[in-house]
Amino acid sequence: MVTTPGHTLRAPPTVLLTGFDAFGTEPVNPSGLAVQALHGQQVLGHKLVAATLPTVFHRSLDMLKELLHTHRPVLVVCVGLAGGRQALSLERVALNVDDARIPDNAGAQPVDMPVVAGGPAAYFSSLPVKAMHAALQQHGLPVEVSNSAGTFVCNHVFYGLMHALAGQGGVSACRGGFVHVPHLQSDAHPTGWPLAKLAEGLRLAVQCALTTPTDLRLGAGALH
Ligand code: PCA
Repeated sequence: MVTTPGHTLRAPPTVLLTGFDAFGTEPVNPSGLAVQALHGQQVLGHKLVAATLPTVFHRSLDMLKELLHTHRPVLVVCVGLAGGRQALSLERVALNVDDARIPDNAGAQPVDMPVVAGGPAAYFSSLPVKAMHAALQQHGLPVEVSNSAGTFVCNHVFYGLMHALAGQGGVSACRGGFVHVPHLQSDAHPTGWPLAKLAEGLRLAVQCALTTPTDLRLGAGALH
């Protein structure tokens, strides 16, 4: 908050966007690059704050929780790379399981471990995934609603985010969820997306979430 004599100017509400650093055999991670491209921009009077999380179980979530406490966002969209996918994937559900096919960036490879011991089996995203799907389609961007964010660090962060937002982590309630993005376009990935297209897709997704109060018939919350 900025204070001048006689006036109190409120800082704009914040939207937190996170991406990841490079992992496995990937030389770059488009999720980190795309959110950084949006850092500092405004959407409908909201300030976008971007951060890059390490692709490391638990450390990523610790950093995300710090960011939630620091920025007190009204909306959180975590973003990661899903190499095999050609569309923006709006993730509907986070599972309480870590089951890594490859080691994370710190060498850990948990198998059949809970993200949060004793936590609910799953959480729904509290983003309006159907409205976001329609909005992105209207702009001609390939998009899908996905029912699995996998069982690696992306699902781990998604589950930990929803658990924190459900009130278990001492963070005041706000909306949040996860979006997987395709590869960046390159010689190795000719069908990948240019960075500007990824950033535009995420910006439209944020805009839609800010203007759509609810759209999930099931509603957000824990799945027991
Ligand atoms: N994608 C991985 C982890 C980091 C990332 O960008 C995943 O889908 O779990």
